Amino acid sequence: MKKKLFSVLLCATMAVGLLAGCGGGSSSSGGSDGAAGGDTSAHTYAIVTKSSGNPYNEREATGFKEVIEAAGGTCVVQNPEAATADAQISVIQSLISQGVDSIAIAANDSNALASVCQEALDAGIKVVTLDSDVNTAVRATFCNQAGVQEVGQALIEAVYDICGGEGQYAILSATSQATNQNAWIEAMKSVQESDAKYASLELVEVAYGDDEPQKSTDQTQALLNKYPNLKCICAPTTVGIAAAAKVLQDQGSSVKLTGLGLPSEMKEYIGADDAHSCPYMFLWNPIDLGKLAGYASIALVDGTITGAVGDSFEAGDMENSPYTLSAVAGDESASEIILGPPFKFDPDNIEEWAAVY
Ligand code: RAM
Repeated sequence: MKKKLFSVLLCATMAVGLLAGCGGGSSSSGGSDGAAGGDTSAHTYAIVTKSSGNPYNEREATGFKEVIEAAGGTCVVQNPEAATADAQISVIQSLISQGVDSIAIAANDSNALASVCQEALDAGIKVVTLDSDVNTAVRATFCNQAGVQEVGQALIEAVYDICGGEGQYAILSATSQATNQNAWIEAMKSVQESDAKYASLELVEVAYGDDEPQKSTDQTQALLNKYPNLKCICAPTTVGIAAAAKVLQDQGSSVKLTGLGLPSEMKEYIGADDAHSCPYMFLWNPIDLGKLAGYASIALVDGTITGAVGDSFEAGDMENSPYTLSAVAGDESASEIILGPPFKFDPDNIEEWAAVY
């Protein structure tokens, strides 16, 4: 019922958007015109990452491209200039005009992108999300890197451990609209609130570095200046954690760090001693996340799946293939595909993984 009402509102918003004329440029990095019907080689599959200049996003796109091209399809990779909904709206509108067959998007905003995603669906384009979801009514399914609750649990547990069970911590996030970071932060808070074990931990602030290295650096410094008793910063973003790691380590700060980081960017900061700013952190394989979205896009375009809970599809040599679409917690009619659990990186395994991604 909620979904129907949303669709009606969406149509109205869309009509206004169309009348206003929402054009926009995009920078294509490959691909050709889409073609209707036929096998994979006749189709064009697009991926829209959160933004350019973020190595995590580049790895996601690499995995996606590899799968599409191995299957003979045409791949279009679009990296918007900034991690904003507006930048993605322009790119998606251009992809709709090009007539691509599918769009896989790592969303910078859940609701602000709903109208343009509906426009794509209305044009017969399959829409799938990865990494960061849009409103579930306007996409077929979501390739989710790890269960939201599991990520939240892992992060708050790490904060608890690093703080020695008590004291002040801050979160350095990406953008304030990011669906994935906001979901993980909410999960952290709900785990903390639901268990008295965490009662002596105090979250002093959620700061936003917008997945920009300089802003993340500045925000880290601001947290240090503002909270002299801070014990730990948790950055659930690869851009934020890398920036914070450098600030803390360069200053020899006693404030410690954890969160979600790319091993190749965090290698020099992971360590158990005072000389390192981050004892340990978590992530998943972003190349595999892109691959999963590639296989899901192909399965949507060839009709193997529609996005319904219970649908399943083959994903080549990926670890958990075939993947089955499961229900989203709290939104049972919407589906998602979980890549796997979050993985812990510490001094024992960081070297090995830094060479992979
Ligand atoms: C950044 C992005 C991405 C997120 C990772 C953990 O690279 O915000 O969306 O999944 O961090």
